[in-house]
Amino acid sequence: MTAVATFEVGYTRFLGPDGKAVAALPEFARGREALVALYRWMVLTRTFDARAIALQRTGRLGTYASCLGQEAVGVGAADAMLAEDVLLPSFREHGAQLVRGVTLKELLLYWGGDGRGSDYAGPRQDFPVCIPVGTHAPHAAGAALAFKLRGEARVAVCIFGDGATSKGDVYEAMNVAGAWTLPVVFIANNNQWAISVPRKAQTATETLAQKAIAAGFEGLQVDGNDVVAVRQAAAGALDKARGGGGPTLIEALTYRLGDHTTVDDASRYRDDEEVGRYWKEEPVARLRSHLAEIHGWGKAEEEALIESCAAEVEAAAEAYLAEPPEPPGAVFDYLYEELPADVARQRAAMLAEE
Ligand SMILES: Cc1ncc(C[n+]2csc(CCOP(=O)(O)OP(=O)(O)O)c2C)c(N)n1
Ligand SMILES: [Mg+2]
Repeated sequence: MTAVATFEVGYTRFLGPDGKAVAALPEFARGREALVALYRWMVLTRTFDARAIALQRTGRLGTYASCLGQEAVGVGAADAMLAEDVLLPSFREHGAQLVRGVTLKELLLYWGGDGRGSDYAGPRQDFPVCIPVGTHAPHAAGAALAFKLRGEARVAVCIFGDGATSKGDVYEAMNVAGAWTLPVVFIANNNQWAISVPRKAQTATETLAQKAIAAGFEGLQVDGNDVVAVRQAAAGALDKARGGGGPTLIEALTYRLGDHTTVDDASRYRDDEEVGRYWKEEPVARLRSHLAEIHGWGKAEEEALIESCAAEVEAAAEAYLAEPPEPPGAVFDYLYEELPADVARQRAAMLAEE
């Protein structure tokens, strides 16, 4: 037998779990300011996450998917994007959405079941949260095809979970993206679990990244708890896509420290010991340690940052709670330009009952 093709999947990490650099840092990560900005996004995301769970627990928010421990994936990826790029997030990418300019209040409205939460004032062309697993991957390929046909130097960034990489939608989207050299970056947020299904039971593939190779483009792994590695890999993939080099799949290795959603109890299917182990890897403490060691990040700055994130989240929660609900008829308002007759009848019946 002769080998007709050989493939390699690289892995990148710059900051180890203790925050110490394990490789020469990329240019952007040498200065204090850029790292503090990334750190603030992650802390804001985590603060939002805790507040959202508290709101759900007190009956003031719908089911919510926590991103605890995975903040570096969304923050690192979105920070590398340009404003004119387009994000297609799954339901666990609050950090990415915040960096893109979606407001805390919009996020709360969305998770509170209010359609106005998807009508972003900032990133108008970013896609809404995608709850169906992986179905936004073909949309990402479609958006990327539109950019290519129009000759626009824009990139679609699609983030999905490890479980989503087992879905036909994701394989098909990657296949067409490879075949047509589309400007799209796929990011698999590998948090090791798809609800109660562990990564190993999900797919027999050695890495998720190698799924790109079957589609004819590069797949690579990064430490998804190292925001520097995520940002660097995303920036490289974005540059490549923007320059006509086609898609990339980035597998970001992280861990879901929380329950799947607020209607899940993960202690029923996984050990505390495993979760405890991954707490030692988490991204926020990692970057904080790095900032403290290399950039003199101190207690006063830390406290001020936590306080300002808490105030921002609190103000958004108050604004969300004070927002009068949409009129019931609004549920009919945004799907059709002109309502089909049967739906128009339902609308009229509903309004008559009010
Ligand atoms: C098409 C579809 N099937 C099933 C579900 C129910 N469901 C919600 S999340 C999830 C697991 C997703 O796992 P993964 O892709 O790893 O993302 P994670 O939740 O870990 O972020 C499933 C099966 C769904 N939302 N959509
Ligand atoms: Mg998962």
